[in-house]
Amino acid sequence: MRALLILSALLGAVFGHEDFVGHQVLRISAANEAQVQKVKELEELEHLQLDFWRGPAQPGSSIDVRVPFASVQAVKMFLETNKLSYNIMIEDVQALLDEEQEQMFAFQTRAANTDTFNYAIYHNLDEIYSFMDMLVAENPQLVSKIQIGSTYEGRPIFVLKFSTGTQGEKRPAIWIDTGIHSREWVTQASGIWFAKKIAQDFGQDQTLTTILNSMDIFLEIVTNPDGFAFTHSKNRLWRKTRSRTEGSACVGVDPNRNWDAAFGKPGASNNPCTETYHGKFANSESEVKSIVDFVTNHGNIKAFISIHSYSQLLLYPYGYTKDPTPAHQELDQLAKEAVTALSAVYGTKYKYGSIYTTIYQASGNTVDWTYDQGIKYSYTFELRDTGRYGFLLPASQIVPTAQETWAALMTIMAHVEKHPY
Ligand code: O2S
Ligand code: ZN
Repeated sequence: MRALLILSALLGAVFGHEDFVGHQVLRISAANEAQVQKVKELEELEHLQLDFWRGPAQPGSSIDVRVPFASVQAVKMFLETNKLSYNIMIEDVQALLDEEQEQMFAFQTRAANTDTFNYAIYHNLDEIYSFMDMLVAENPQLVSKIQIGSTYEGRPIFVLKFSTGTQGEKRPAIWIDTGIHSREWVTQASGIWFAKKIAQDFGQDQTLTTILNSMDIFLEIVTNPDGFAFTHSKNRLWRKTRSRTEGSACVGVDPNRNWDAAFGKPGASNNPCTETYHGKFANSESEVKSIVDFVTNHGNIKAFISIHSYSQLLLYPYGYTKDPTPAHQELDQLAKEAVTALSAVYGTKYKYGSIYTTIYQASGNTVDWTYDQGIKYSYTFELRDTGRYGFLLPASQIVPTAQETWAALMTIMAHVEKHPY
């Protein structure tokens, strides 16, 4: 183990991995609007290089922020001076990253098929793409792979199609995407598990079989391939795409602020150096435009579920306004049923509600656009955990997370199948 650690540190140094030694994740509680404003002031101080993992949001909800080693003292001083209480969620980010690397190397073997594939560890892009090919090869009658576009850096963007229909037929369909934010690793890992689960349960599980007898499922496991490759090669905590912006040294656009729904309105940033930069124009990101074109050309998508982490939430539109959608009651009731099914698996607690009222205002987000396109069952998940590990969820939680999430997804899909519109 020690030798492995030294090896990974060495490899990291050779290949120029960003290091997070001494970085801390602090949870700040802002009790009132004035305190939220203070945290927003902190956010403006660009030299501190803060990375907000969660928030700033409404008063009462907590804010998680990764603070680089060099800024830790200054930030703690700021918080104390302004009477903002905080606690340390992660003492040393690099320590968690080292553990994660160790796990990946220790258990990594190239699987020959999807039965021997290790669902309980994190995988890189090559491994996930080869997993998809194996699944298609093993289930040619059910699973196919569609390339919907290419990324900024030229990588193919793939979607798995699960269908019992005939070629060219456009059955009512359910869309699921994971990993649009590349650092949310438990989501891509869960996507892999969902893919295998669908292939395995078809013809075995009554509910899933009924769904697939009349509907198709589209699953995009790596929705931000450039970002994902970057989280493996250079910076584990990369969230955005990797596109370049003219006139800025900062890279990437937030692909969950780039959609054509209240684009550029409050709840997104026009500063390319922030994590919520909306981009130059709606659909500027090829990763977003590819889905927009696919959804538009398909024309018969009935549910659209976009999966993020972390916070344990099931959210529905809107994010750009506090106004409820016409479907509010039904979406809320179904969310309640879905989180109940989820909790029944391992007791994991979820909250649910509209994006705006539950976390924060977010304009240009995925599901606001899909909802406004007429896809009534538009949902966003935030998977485990509630912040102990945040984006660095231990691999031992991948399978349990996927299993419980699947219970919620099945609840939603079964409802969609029973309520055609
Ligand atoms: O900030 C984000 O993009 C959130 C979801 C939004 C709909 C608010 C993700 S990271 C969970
Ligand atoms: Zn996200």
